[in-house]
Amino acid sequence: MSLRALDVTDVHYVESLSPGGGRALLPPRAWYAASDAARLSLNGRWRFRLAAAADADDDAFAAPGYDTGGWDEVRVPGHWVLQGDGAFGGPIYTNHLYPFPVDPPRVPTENPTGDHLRVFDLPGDWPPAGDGEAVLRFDGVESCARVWLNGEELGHFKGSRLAHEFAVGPLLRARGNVLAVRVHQWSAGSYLEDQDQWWLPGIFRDVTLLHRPEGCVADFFVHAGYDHRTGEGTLRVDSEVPGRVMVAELGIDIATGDAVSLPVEPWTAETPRLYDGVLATAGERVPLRIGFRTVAVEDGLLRVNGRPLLFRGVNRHEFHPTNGRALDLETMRRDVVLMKRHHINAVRTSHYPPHPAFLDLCDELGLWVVDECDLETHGFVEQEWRDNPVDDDRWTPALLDRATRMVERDKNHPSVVVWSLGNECGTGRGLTAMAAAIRARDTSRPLHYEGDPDCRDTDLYSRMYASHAEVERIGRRLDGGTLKRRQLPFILCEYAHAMGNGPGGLADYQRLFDTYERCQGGFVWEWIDHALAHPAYGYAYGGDFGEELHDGNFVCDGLVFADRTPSPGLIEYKKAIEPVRIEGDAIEGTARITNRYDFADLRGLAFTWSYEVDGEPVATGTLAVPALDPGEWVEVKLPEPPAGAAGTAETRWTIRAVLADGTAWGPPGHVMAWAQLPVSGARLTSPATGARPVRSGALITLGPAVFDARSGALRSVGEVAVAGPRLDVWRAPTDNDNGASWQPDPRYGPLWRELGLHRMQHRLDAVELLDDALVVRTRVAPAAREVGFATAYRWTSDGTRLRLTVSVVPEGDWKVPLPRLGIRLGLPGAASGDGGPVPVRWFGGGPGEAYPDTATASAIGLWHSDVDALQTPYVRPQENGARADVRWAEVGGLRVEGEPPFWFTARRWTTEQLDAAGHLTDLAPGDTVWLNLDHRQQGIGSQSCGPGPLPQYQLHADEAEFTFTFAQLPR
Ligand code: IPT
Repeated sequence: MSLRALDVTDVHYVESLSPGGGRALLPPRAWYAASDAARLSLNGRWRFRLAAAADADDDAFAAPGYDTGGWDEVRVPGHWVLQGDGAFGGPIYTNHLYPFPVDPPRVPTENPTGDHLRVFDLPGDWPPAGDGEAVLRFDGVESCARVWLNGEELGHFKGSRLAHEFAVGPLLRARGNVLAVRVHQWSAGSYLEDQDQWWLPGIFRDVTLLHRPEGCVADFFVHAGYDHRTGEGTLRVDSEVPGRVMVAELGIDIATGDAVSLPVEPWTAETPRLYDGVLATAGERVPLRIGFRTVAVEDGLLRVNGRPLLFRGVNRHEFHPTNGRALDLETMRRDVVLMKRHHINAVRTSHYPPHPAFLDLCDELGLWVVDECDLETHGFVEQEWRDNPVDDDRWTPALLDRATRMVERDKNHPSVVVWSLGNECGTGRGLTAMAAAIRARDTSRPLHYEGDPDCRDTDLYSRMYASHAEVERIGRRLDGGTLKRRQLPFILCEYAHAMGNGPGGLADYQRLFDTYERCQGGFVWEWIDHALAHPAYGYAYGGDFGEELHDGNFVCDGLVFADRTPSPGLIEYKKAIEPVRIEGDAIEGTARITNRYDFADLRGLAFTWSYEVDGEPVATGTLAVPALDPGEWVEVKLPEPPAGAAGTAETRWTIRAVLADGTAWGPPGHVMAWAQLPVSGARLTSPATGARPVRSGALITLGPAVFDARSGALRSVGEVAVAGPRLDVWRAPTDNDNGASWQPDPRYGPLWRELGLHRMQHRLDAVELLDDALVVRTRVAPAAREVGFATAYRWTSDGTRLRLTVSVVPEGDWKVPLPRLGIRLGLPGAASGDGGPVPVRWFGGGPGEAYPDTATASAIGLWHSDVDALQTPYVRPQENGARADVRWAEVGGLRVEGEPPFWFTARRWTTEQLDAAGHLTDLAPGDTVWLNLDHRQQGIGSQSCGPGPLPQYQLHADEAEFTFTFAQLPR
């Protein structure tokens, strides 16, 4: 007799390869949000008991009358590990490593198992027994569930992010129904769900009881194509239960299975035209939202309605900082609205089908969707893919079940234009079987899978994190590969890793997409930081819940922060993909406007100009621009510049395209594109000379400045106390500076630290009092190395202003680019006083952060903010907050002018403190404001999972000279 026979409960299904079963489990079908049949949401508070193992508790709890008096409660939808303040275990973050021994399909004995129980009455108007049937629908449960109703077992299932329905049969009662659900964190299914995200068990999507009237709708498939040559749409709705299809607006009233063709407005992500219809069978009326469009790969290009499209996409995981993957409708809508406002036109549902309501929103507001199956077996890479479930026939039924559940659930969404087999599964026969099954069911959408280098099973050539150079080769069709692959369109299913500060190089990718028709865009990795709210850390990442195995902050790599505020990366992406290109020639007085949409004209946009003198708008107006068709451009004349606005001032035009009227996702005036056309260039600061340095005792005075006579260090400018300034080359390495451990060298963050750039020593060589200048000579170098910088600080003054020219000559063989090159100074006490904000004003790039390869969204203007607001709250603290092209800045009573323009950061902690911090809560603001005034900065790149900064954005250790002029501001 085996030990198993002694078990109190039978949990064989947990480790079985079967996707699910039981007497009441129904085949998958189309999902729809509403119909005229009754439905009852079972979301809410459920009784909850957590056990440490799959079979630790018996299943008597499923029987009516069981006393759950001693149980806890959880919210459904929800993850139990995010409820109960840690009493129910915690979340675990791993990228690709399985957090349990790899021995498929076995899972650990320690298998947190949540028994969920909900007692419910039927509403008074629920159809009486005998009138039809009822179905219980689970939209998402991680990772394996067994279900009982009123003591009768209905079945069990796996496939966490897929819908499962059970026929309830005659079990329902008017009152006191007992729905019992046992959920196991680990199951055989976990081997198929190794996505890079938190492991979050629970019933995390809706649970619904659906009345199924006699003669109700079962499965149905809306086929709504569009022929761009004739302008006609063709509608046919295949329905398992025959009925009629009505579209009042089009005068359609046809039988299911019949086709009708007639002129329609097509659906595109840019013009999401939906027609409301109804599918009516004898027993049910289901509202339809029909979008007519045809997707095809033709002549090597992915086309919709005959036209090639360009994905300006993001990878979207479902995430909420307190609710995990349990997303409410409002949050889903917020995602779509934010994407639309930032010109994102496509979503890859990495790496599983999203809540189906999200797809309704994509239909309604317009996003192209690559719908990805809930499948990833990435952890098998650790054993050279041995035993990979996607190449093992025993697993194929589970894979087919997942593919089928995705396609059946989501097939009626016009927004879904591509099916994706999954992510990071290596290769195998199971994927081929999935592809065949999907093609057999739906011929209207191409297939995607990135891990198929020869494109045996796919219709698109897809890569992740390819460098710019490689994308260019692919664009020029010089990348080789199989004949089939060479003939396919190319997309980057992941690129531009948005971890921490970055990604850099977005605009450079966009130029390639704009240049090579084969390159049809891509999907930035990724939409949102998966940082979980945490009582001690504010926001937490891997390891913060005491996980024994984790991947740290690799989970924080989004374009929006966990609270969905846009990070600078999103602002930069918005600029790179803006739908109108504005160029021009201020001297000629013309602007050239190009429509970069794939489908929409510019009818909805209004164009404005403003004429700015030293950053201040002095005149504004509107520009008449015709409603250009996609790809068209026009040259428009700018007005005469306002008179009398020249002189030494810096002048420019700023031209904007804005939403003329509101849309479903953006208010009137929302900026859709902009450009600045400089008229007269940056003025030069007048030299500040004439004053003579005077030594008295331990001090030297020069105009408004006082220096330490021995060290030559500046002490004050007028009444403003100053610490430093000194040459500075260090920045707290960004995630992209550090690069991922598996990334090829060079990874600059670790190289910088090895070289000692974070502990430069400043040797004083001379303090020279000249007639008209104080010159301080130093050598700046790290211990143990021979490289360094001969650095001279030359100070002059005209009596009121103080001017510093820094000359830097590298010595030795500098093999790595520098993080930054500039000076750092402190303003002691600048942040004391009433503790209120420390105001900052500057004329230069803004309003947001910028680095050399993330600077296209930085606009020259007169900006104001405060020191704390200049910080970008990356979850793991790192270099951030620089403003580009700064002509002058004012902070802490000091005005600094730069020549040439400079990079500016101000913070209430030092770079060393920033570097040492693991979480934002580690940063304690002090009284001193630390300023970095940088001549140059190293680019950002995206080496945390992709290529580093392009050569043109690297800061090489070359000779340099730069000047700052300081003055005390009037009090
Ligand atoms: C790639 C994964 O597909 C994605 O899920 C995520 O982990 C991303 O990387 C990094 O954040 S896989 C990587 C090894 C290229």
